[in-house]
Amino acid sequence: MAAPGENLKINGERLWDSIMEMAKIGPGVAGGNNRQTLTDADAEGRALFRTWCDAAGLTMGVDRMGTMFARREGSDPDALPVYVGSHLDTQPTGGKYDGVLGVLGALEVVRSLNDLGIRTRRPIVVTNWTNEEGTRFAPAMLASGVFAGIHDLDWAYAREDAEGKRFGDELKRIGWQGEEEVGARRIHAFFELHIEQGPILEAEGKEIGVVTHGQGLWWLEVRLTGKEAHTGSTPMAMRVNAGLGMARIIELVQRVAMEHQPDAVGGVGQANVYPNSRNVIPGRAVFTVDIRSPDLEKLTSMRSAIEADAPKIAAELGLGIEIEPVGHFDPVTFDEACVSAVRNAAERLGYSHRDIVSGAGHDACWINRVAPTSMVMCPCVDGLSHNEAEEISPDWATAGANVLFHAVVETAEIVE
Ligand code: HGY
Ligand code: MN
Ligand code: MN
Repeated sequence: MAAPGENLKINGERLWDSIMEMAKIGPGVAGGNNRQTLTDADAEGRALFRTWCDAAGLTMGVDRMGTMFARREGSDPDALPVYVGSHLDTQPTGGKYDGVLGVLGALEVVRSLNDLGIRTRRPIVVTNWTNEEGTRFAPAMLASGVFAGIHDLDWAYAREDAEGKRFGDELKRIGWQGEEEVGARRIHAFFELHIEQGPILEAEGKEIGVVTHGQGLWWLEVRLTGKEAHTGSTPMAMRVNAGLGMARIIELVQRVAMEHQPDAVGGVGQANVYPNSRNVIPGRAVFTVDIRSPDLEKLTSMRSAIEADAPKIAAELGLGIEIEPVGHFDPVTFDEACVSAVRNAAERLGYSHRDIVSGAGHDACWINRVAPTSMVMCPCVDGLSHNEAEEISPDWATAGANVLFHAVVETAEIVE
């Protein structure tokens, strides 16, 4: 397939302006974003994205998980399209670029094709996947997971947030429940541009990450049951302390992750104790263990170690324990041809680059199950993400979007 000339570039300024415009919606408290999935802020961000897609002459489709598909026609309407996108939902203390760079970078590919008057044989579909983060409704990558046939629609609709609100009800409430059957669309190839969310590219002075693999993940929800009692008058020997059990299991997760080095991580980011009163010993503790590794054996071994030892900790403290997997995907190997399209684009454009394994999960990890997929990464400052201080440079954004542009256009085949 004819590759686009190295002089073909996106409009980096327009991309940056769009990212800053989107960042005004669902602002955080420290310069980042809190635009959690299916909130009013998410609805506002979707509306802005739709306005931009309309202006770029794209035809919008929405499926029953609310995922947005904005299509640019190709010369061959029957050719399977090239899909390109990411997610607009953010963490509660999220950055301005996680997901957003990938959706707006994809839109910039189309805007640049329009400016340059380039037609491709294959249609191109810019995509915003619903609920990539999984922070309000677990698991992460929920809509792309339904699309790939991992989860079924009813199960996804029944997922509840901390206030007991159902995913399906909230999707309807914000007016983004589409008609399209989820997963009915056939994809020729999918590309996702994303910030690295780790320190490697910046530390090595590389502009582009050519993502060859993705880490596997387990999310295990642990529910401990003890006995509420007075923190002052209850002797230590009489306590059935769910908070203490949680602390010891968090230590266990840390130890297990360290025993599986290199290339394994483990921690607990979400934790609740009940009744969460200063002078009541917690009768209940509910928290999510997040363990990951690019090595399937290590991932499995970490899960077994935690599921074997956490109940022992609970028994020592007289606690009841339930452990429920609430999120999982095996390590991912991306498609060779798509990875080469990304690597060749970085070469052609003269960007420094290196192969990299994605530490974070992405919609691409699920779409890789149903279509040839790969990712482009750009560095982020200090490798920081899932933090309002997340930062990238306009040059990094432009380089990533240029590589995305070339990989997508080459795969979609220029016709004129
Ligand atoms: O959890 C993840 O890796 C992604 O950011 N949702
Ligand atoms: Mn993301
Ligand atoms: Mn994220």
